[in-house]
Amino acid sequence: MSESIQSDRQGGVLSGETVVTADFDNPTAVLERALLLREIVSAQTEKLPEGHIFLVVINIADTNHYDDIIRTFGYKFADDLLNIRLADLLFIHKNQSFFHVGFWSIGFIYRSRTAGEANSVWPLLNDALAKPLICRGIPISITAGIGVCDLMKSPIAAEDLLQATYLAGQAGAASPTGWAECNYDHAHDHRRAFTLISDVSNAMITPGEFKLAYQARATLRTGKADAVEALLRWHHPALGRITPDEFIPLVEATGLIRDLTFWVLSYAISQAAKWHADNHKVKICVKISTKNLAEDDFVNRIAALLELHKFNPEFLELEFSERRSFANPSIARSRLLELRAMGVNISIDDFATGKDSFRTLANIPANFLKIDRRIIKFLPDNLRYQALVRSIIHMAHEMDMLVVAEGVETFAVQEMLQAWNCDFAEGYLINWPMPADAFISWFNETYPRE
Ligand code: G
Ligand code: MN
Repeated sequence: MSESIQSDRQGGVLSGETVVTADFDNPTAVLERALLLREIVSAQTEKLPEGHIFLVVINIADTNHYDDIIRTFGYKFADDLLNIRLADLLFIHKNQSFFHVGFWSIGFIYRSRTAGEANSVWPLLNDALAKPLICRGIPISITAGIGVCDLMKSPIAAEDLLQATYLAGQAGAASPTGWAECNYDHAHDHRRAFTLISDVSNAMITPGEFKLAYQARATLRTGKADAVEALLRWHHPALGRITPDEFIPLVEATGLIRDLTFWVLSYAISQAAKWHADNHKVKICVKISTKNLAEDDFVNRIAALLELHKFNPEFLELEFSERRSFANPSIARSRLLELRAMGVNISIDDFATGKDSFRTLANIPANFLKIDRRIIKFLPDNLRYQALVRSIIHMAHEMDMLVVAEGVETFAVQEMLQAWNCDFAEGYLINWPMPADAFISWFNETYPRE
């Protein structure tokens, strides 16, 4: 394969410039992504009377597979493999230019002469990518995915389009046809995620954007609520209410989770300290991220906050979700032990929905266990879930942990939990999350002082 492939663009940004060539004996000659972006921009403004211009992104295999190949065979092998695949694609046009989008992700511009022509090309591309692949005598089994985007109908910026078409390629790999069209909702979701992340820092210093809602935790033995969970709420000035399920995972993927958790802790502890000064001795429960446990000064900052508000650590509970993994489990464990030694309570949240529940239970020095509402919701009529929850309660008690059932919405479920010696219940049956003032009014009404 010594033939050299030339960019054959006509009328686009590359014509008239130095001819860029891709030589398949030299894989690095696949063109740079920046050049593809320029091609996309120019194609978006082109008007063809009959045909269409498409951006095609081919994910040769998923990134895990790429890692496996590098680990086992090295880079040269991976490059050879890519070359073989690209040669299989030259039926489109013998002079087709290809561009690197990611490791094993290749983009190109495809021009169809008629609107219908493209629809017959995608299956051909898929057939080419499904051909058995033998590299240096070794059969390799990988699943490719094709993402396509009609550039003449695409209203959004080139970078967003490329990202969305790449994601379409991932969807394509999972589809029986092997290809998927670019979904503008994806592009929209990514822009939205980017906006949210960019706005978090500002929201922390703008009054009214982030707020805490408070939800009671009832002691099942006495019926009294002597703990309260602080739940973060975000009212974004342009996008409205954003749920924590949407923004927390985004923030957790960045260093901003450090500031955000601290923001929540400061507000929650300061609020609880006021309640204590008012003789409402409630315990405050705050969610933290497993990421926070990698911060060197996490324990010290909490100690400083408690000191600042003269707040008894035994009235603070830190909850983290068992669905999130620890970057370094042994460091996390030692930080949790330090917090426990200070008197702070630790609880495992979302229990029974993670992948490693038993090991978490055995290894993490927590003194509270919260059974997730996605498990509790099956209690009314599912005997296996009833047995499961009964057993979890028993198991936790064997380990000196107290058990909280989340998402308790009916008396029937509350009574079951009571009969099984579950310690606490949280959920709409007890109360809805509400702002601090409303919470304390509800509290005073529900539990009048003697
Ligand atoms: O699983 P996690 O602890 O993240 O759940 C907390 C969320 O669950 C809060 O945002 C709260 O609004 C919601 N929530 C609280 N009580 C209930 C309930 O009884 N049922 C359901 N479905 N959700 C609840
Ligand atoms: Mn939960």
